[in-house]
Amino acid sequence: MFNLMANCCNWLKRWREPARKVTLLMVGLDNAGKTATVRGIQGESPLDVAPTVGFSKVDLKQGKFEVTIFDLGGGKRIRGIWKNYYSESYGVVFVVDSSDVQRIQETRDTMAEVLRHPRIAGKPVLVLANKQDQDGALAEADIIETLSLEKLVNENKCLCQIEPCSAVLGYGKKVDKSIRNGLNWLLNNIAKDYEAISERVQRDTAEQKAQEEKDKKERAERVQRIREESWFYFHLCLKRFFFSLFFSLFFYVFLVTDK
Ligand SMILES: Nc1nc2c(ncn2[C@@H]2O[C@H](COP(=O)(O)OP(=O)(O)O)[C@@H](O)[C@H]2O)c(=O)[nH]1
Ligand SMILES: [Mg+2]
Repeated sequence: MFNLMANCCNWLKRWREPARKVTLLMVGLDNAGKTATVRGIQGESPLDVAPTVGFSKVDLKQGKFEVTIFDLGGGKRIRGIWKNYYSESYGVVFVVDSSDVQRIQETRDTMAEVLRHPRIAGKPVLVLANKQDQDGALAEADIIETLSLEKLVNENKCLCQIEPCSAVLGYGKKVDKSIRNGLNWLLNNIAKDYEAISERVQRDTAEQKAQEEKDKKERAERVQRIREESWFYFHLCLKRFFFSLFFSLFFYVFLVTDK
């Protein structure tokens, strides 16, 4: 009876809590299955997804969480933009194509770079070992070993969970249970440390904004300086031109026409 009342109180307490806003980053190499995963969670068919150009932003409600997921393009040339989203992320979902053994080293290097970034280190990370339905896909233990996952997460003090899954198995309520479990794990761990992560997110985003403003100002000053210098040289050339013209005319009038 006492237990039942305590459970009811806990449930009431949780029910009255305001929704928590959480931003997650979905990263991984191109073709790993990031967009298919987000689509499945969202309740849309994960089949026939087009390659992501730049990034896409998805908002969804997940229990007590209002989740925003940034699904970032994974091509080599676009990975440079990932860091622009690190400051506002509460946690990371790193999607791995378990069937692409040839690119596992590239995956490892990319993951290491993400986890070691000062704006990511210490945040919870969910690794989705995707495409388990494919023949020859690496199993969970192989992925942990080839990515040196334990070493990576220990070095960067990230809580980590790995889920072997398949993003194309189903969507909405039928989405692969491992994806659902992984997402719940990530959100629950963010919830446990919500205040601290929120503070960090606010501080980092303010710093990033200030840095962007500073860069913008410096760029504007540089452009202004170049403009002023161009004007200066233009005037100088103009002056020289008229000066030469004047002397040419002068010589012509006084020397040539004098004959
Ligand atoms: N067999 C299989 N194919 C998948 C899976 N997840 C994604 N794909 C396919 O892999 C390709 C790339 O998926 P996409 O979500 O665009 O990858 P992204 O570049 O990481 O966003 C698409 O053709 C998907 O249909 C999976 O779990 N199993
Ligand atoms: Mg994509």
